[in-house]
Amino acid sequence: MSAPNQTMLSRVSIAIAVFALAVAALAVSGDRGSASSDAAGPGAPVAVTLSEFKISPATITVPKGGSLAVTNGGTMAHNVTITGTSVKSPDIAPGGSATVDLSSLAPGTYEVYCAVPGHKDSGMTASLTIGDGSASSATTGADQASGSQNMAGMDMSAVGNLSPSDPMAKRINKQLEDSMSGGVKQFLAYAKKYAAGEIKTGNAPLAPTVLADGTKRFNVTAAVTDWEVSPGKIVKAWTYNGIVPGPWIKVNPGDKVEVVLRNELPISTDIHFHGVSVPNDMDGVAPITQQYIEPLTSFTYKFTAPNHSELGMWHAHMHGQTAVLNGLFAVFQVGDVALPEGRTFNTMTVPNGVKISQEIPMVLNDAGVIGLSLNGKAFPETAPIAAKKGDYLLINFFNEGLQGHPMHLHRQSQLIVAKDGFALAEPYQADTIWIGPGERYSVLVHADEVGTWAFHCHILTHSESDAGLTGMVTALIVQ
Ligand SMILES: [Cu+2]
Repeated sequence: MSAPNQTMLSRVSIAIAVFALAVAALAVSGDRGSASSDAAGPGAPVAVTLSEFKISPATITVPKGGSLAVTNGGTMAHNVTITGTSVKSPDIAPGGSATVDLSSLAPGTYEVYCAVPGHKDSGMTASLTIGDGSASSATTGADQASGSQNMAGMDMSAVGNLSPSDPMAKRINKQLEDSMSGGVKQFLAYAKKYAAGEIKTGNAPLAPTVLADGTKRFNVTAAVTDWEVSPGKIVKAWTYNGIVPGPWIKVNPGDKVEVVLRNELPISTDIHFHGVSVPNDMDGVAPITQQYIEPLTSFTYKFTAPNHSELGMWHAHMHGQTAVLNGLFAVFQVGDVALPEGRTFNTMTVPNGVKISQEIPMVLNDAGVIGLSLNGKAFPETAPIAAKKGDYLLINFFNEGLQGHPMHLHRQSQLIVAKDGFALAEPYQADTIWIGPGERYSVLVHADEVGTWAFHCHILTHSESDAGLTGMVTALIVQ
């Protein structure tokens, strides 16, 4: 099996190759979304552009029953909110757009602002005047007759009460389509950035310093660091070496290991090596097995790796309910997961000497400042998995969150080869795998179907929202 650093490189080079394919696929849905927009609504929506930190134009005039076509031309998420009403847009990601229905507003003048904390004070305000709008009164009347005047903004919850021909339904549908399309466009734009190495990612393989006696020493600093979870959402993450998940430590069975932890957090910490066979005094549960590692001090964990393969995690145990969820988690691996070579399982055959093109950690989280995420990133900033047709991928799931997550891969099955790093005597195929907190599953995927395949948590509120795809979603792109 290839070493982590080689797999990362191949992932990047393949991502470049498949990017064009994915963009071509998206263009179809994007065009369809724009075409339908012109057919719905009373009069053309009035264009409004958001940026850092202003709303243009500063004076907006809309006929009664009209709407705003809001585009975010900035580099962070913004919204439009209308003072004294329930009318507001969702948070719109950079490059995204949304239509804001104003048909619930009586003629008059209103204040418009961005409700993202701090943005109003930075200048994101404008004035909105609703005219008496005789030109569009017929359509507005129809909206009110159907009871949809309460559907202003992004209240999607009652759309099921509307007829498919209701203009309000069409406007809401347009918003829903736009939110899905906008997110997917961003995801593909980020795929390009990943391929170009422009995104700071977690799970970076950590190279040890090798001491004279062969000991592999890994230097780690825990600190609170700015971390971009999704476009424009920068949080104060708790990190090892500045990344979420922290560095991927991989050693060989029998290696002498040192992990030197420098604590620059505001609270004490420790490292628990979860699922790794270490002596009791290296188990990292302060104050039971060691003293607290106080802020601005260091501690060195020393142990000999077991003589067999293990697939574990390393994370804080001291107030893990805050520290881990905020980002103090990473992968610790001893050797390689054993594969069931030369066997056939239902629809998948694992050849003798199977070559794994990529070994991919997939670390799940759902709380703290990181929130619903895959490898410390939320859709649309999740990294896609790019493969060539015929590749065998080894995906290791790690759940560092508070809830179980049923991870579902479209079309290609997952052959579960190990649970918590222990090779299964009888591997089995599944398309959806429930991964509970603390659990690890290793799955072999034979990427044999060309296309862009969704790969997501199937608790649907972990992967979709009124704002489109969200959180625990990525894609397997097979070329
Ligand atoms: Cu989930």
